[in-house]
Amino acid sequence: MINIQKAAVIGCGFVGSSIAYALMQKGTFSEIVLLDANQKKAEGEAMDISHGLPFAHAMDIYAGGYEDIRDASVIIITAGANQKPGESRLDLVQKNAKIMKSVIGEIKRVKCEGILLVVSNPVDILTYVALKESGFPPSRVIGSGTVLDTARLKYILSEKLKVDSRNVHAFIIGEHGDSELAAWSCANIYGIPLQEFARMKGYKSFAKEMDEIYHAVRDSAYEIIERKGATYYGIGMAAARIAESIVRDSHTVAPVSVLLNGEYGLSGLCLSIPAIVGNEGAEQVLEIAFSEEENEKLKKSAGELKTVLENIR
Ligand code: 6V0
Repeated sequence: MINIQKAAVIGCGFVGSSIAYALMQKGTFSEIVLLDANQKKAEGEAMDISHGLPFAHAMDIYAGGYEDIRDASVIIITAGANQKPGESRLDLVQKNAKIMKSVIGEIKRVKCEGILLVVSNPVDILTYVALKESGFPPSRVIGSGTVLDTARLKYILSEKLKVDSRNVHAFIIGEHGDSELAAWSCANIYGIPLQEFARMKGYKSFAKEMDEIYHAVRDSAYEIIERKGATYYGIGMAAARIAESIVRDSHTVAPVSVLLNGEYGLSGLCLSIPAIVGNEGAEQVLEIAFSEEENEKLKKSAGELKTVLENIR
């Protein structure tokens, strides 16, 4: 039996603990289990986060083992190494694929029935590994994908255009990594097409700015890692938002990493495309009429991921 009010976080390093902290503040779950290969780390994080409860919502957050996560409705996986300065996400693949396989082995052993939310990088590759290893239906295995990159895009656009980032509707698709792309053809501010809104703000053309913004989004992680060694607050909020869409069954559209099965002429891999997320997981992958150039870039991004998938040992 699934307990919809219960989440599990596997891997309690920078990212896992930030997700747990964000979830605690949101009050989305009444129980969160923290699990790490380093049990003491999980215990310490659970203690530290619990001490914020008097300022937030009553709930139970504790360190546990796989037996404790059997009934969790959402299982968030962040176990694995992170990028070091100069490393790409794809550089992490062999090491983290091995960790993912062992985590999924345990999840299967205890017969978890919840939804897997993969966050470890390279997230698209590891979502596919988790899907294949678990044998779960594709809707139940999703990656955080470009939800974080999309938040970065909204934030940077909002700064440039001096508008509330929550009024910005724009998103990043493809690989969560170097081959990702901005779906500019769909971008708008409160329903007003992006270029038109930019004109209202005094820009004659916004093309140069769009190019700069895309590069700033794509290279955000490198910039942060160079300065502070890791990124975790943004992904903490992004993953908590996805988990919230699942538990509240809110049918939220988000660019999560999902299995493609012929959509956009692609199949046999996971990458980020806006999908409807609710308590069934990724309920529907949306087929959007992107521009020809965007479709080409999406295919190229998929091609790069396929090459990596073929080389996983
Ligand atoms: P970290 O701080 O090194 O934490 C990783 C944790 O995983 C450590 O506490 C380990 O003990 C634990 N761990 C390792 N193996 C296992 C195992 N088999 N079972 C349980 N726990 C294990 O790394 P950090 O938290 O910074 O990053 C975690 C992952 O998230 C990395 O792969 C990052 O690249 C990835 N990120 C993904 C993002 C996204 O948008 N999807 C964003 C930022 C980081």
